Amino acid sequence: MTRGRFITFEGIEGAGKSTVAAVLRERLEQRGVAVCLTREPGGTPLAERIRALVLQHGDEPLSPEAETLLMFAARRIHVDNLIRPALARGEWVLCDRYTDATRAYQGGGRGVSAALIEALANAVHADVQPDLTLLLDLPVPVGMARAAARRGVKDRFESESIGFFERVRARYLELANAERRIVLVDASQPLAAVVAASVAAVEALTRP
Ligand code: Z5A
Repeated sequence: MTRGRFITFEGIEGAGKSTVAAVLRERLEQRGVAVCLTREPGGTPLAERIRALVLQHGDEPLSPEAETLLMFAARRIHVDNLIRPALARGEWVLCDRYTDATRAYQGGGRGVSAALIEALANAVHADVQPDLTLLLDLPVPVGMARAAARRGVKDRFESESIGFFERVRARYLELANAERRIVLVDASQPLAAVVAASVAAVEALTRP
C-alpha cells in the first residue's frame, strides 16, 4: 500500500488553521481520499492529557525547556499511536500544528535553543516529516482579534503579549524562507481565497 500524505497547518492563533483543515478534509474526502484530521498538542487521549497540562494555567512554574519536552512527549505518543499507523494505512493525515510550532513558539517565542529542538525532533520523529506545511500568515493584531472574538478564558499561550506573538510569527516566516516544504498563504484574505490557495498547494502535492 502507498504511504499516505502528511500535511501540517501552522500559524499564529486566529490564522484559520482549524477552519481551513476542516474544509480541506471535506474536499479530499469528496475525491475518495481517506483522511485523518488531528491536532497538536494532543490527537490521542493520552496526548490530550499532556495538552491540558501545557495549556492550563497552574500554580507551579513551567520552564521553556520543560514546556518543550512536554510538546515532544505528546508528539511522540501522537506519532506512535495515530499518525504513523494512519500513514501506513494510506490515509492522508491533516495535522493542526506539528514541530514547526515548537520551532516558532518555544524557539522564537520563548528562546529555547534550535539545537535542543532539532535534537529532540530527530530523536522523536526522524521518520515522520510533513510532505507539505501550509503556513497561514497574517498580522498579529488581526489574528488576536479573530481569536478574541470567539474565545472564553485565555489559556497560557493566549495570555502572552503581542511581542511574544510577533517573535513567533517572525520565526515562522524565517522557516518558510528556509524550507521548500512550507507554503506561505496570506491568511488575512477572505476565507474563500485562503481555501483556494491552500487547495492549490495540496493539488501540487498530488502531481507526479
Ligand atoms: N503550541 C506550542 O507552543 N508548541 C507546539 O509545539 C504546539 C503548540 C504543537 C494550542 O494550539 C497552543 O499550543 C497554541 C500554540 C501552542 N497557542 N497559541 N496561540 P491551538 O492550535 O489549539 O490554538 P490556536 O492556534 O490558538 O487555535 P485558534 O485560535 O483556533 O487558531 P486557528 O485554528 O488558526 O483559527 P480558527 O479556529 O480556524 O479561526 C479562528 C476564527 O477566525 C474563527 O472564528 C474563524 O471563523 C475565523 N476565521 C478563520 N479564517 C478566517 C478568514 N480568512 N477571514 C475571517 N475570519 C476567519
